[in-house]
Amino acid sequence: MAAPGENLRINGDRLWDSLMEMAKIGPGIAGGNNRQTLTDEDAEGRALFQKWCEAAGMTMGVDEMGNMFARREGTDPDALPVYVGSHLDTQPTGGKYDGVLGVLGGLEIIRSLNDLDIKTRHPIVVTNWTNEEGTRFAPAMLSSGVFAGIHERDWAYDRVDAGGKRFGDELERIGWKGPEKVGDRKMHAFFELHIEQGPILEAEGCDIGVVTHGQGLRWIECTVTGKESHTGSTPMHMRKNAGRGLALITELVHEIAMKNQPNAVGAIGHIDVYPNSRNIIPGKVVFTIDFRTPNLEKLEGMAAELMEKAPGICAEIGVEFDAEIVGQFDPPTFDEGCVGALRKAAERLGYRHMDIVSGAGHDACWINDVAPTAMVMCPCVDGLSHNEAEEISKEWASAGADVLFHAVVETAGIEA
Ligand code: HGY
Ligand code: MN
Ligand code: MN
Repeated sequence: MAAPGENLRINGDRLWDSLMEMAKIGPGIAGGNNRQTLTDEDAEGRALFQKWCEAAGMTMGVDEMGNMFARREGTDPDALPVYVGSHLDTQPTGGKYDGVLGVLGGLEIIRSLNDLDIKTRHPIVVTNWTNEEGTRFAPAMLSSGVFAGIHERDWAYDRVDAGGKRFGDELERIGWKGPEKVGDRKMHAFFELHIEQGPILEAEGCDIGVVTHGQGLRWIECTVTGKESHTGSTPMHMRKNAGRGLALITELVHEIAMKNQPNAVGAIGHIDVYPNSRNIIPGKVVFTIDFRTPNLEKLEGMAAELMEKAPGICAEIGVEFDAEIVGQFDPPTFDEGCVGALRKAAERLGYRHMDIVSGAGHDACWINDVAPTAMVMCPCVDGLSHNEAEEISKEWASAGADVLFHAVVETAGIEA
């Protein structure tokens, strides 16, 4: 008999149709999605996912962080389940595939197992992690972080969005605060399919990225305080311009990242200027620095250099600098056994593949702390993501889901 499930393939058309169906919920203004976590759109997407899972014969569990767990029984009910999934929440100007491909790719595995009437020994659980993006409520991967014991549940509940709304209140409001204690579930393994969100796979002509490691991340929220005053009548030498502090630190961030090449990045994506009036010198600017690199020593050095230099730069122009870490994780190394299952699957299926380090953060980075974990990636057009123009091909989606299918089923054990 050929290797377990040698010829297993998912139904690429059905996967693609589901992606397009989900993309109709929380549409963006330029063809992508704005389905931010704990919004009504998120609730609508969750309901559609639950409907599909139940139609596929699965039972849904939900924990206190709104993490969704759709379970397909195995022949051995005592065997720890193999988990597979990602996130349905999007950036405000997000694409249709970031996160969603991993959740619906997991659902497609179940649909295909049902079609083929294949039983597995271990149960399989398809997962939607709440608030992976961290854009409305920092930090990113918040709920997989609570699940992995990185964050306390009540600390997560107290996170607030730009409008002052609490995570815990919004989770209740949309009706997705579940009864299960977060983190109680034990996993045999966890697999995540995700688009690369970078240009490497496409440039190398590969369909599959086997993710061996990830970058570590430091999100440093900075507050520069100056003095609001009239942009017309305040002499230049008397100004305390918080906006200049932002400009100088933006340059410092870039300098530090460039000094740490190769494989280091830095930028400022979130900026709030107060009072943000055309004819008032900014009295305060709040912004978040995003530093990343696969090298922990470099990462710690980059953050330390920023914290050492920024106060002096600000003092020189008469403004104050304050900062706090609002998100962090160290560079993850994924489980060799799970990585091997993905690599073997890509080989067996004849897909061009390469090992790759994940540039973006993912729920797998935290779940890797509590269960054997690995990720498989497919390319995205021009490496573009966190942009409504994010695009992949149906073939890439199918290739990624096929590899995921083989690795998950092999790990769950096919029952003849
Ligand atoms: O920030 C990240 O890397 C992820 O997209 N949330
Ligand atoms: Mn993602
Ligand atoms: Mn993302």
